[in-house]
Amino acid sequence: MTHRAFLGLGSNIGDRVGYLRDAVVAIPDVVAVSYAYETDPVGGPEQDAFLNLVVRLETDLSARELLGVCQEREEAAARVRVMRWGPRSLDVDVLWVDGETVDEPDLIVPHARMFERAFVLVPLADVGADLLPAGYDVAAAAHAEGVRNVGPLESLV
Ligand code: X6L
Ligand code: MG
Ligand code: MG
Repeated sequence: MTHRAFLGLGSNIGDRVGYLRDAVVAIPDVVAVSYAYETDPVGGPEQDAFLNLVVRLETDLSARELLGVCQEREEAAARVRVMRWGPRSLDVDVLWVDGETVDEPDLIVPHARMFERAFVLVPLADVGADLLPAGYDVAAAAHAEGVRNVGPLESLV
């Protein structure tokens, strides 16, 4: 049997749409893609706005195997690590894997900190609303944290 998993994607350098599109088509077992959101940057240095989205998978892959998928996609986007929380061509994070928790130095699932951020939770509402914290007000959080729906990824130029 396959299980459900969610990955969060973000980009804030260069051809953001291109990096996200290339990643979404290359990630295996994707069954749903959220709208794309332009989001105010959180943490790190002053930097440009992100495009963020969340994909849902139906997969046999473990959280550890999904981390490998994330790292492959970041490498394919020629991600260069300059500074912690700095700008990046592509960031892909394992957010959640049904039935699995991991707490290791290089991989924590569920991705606890990310689950507090509107740039994750607002797109997650599109493809995995049952994972939202009880009573989470998507519209209020989007407004408060600067998360703007810019439509389906395939509609962006
Ligand atoms: C205090 C201290 C407050 C640290 C916030 C939050 C740091 C999130 C890093 C923080 C803090 C992060 C994205 C981003 C980053 C993204 C948007 C991170 C890692 N990634 N902002 N900032 N989208 N909008 O994907 O998540 S850096
Ligand atoms: Mg991230
Ligand atoms: Mg990351």
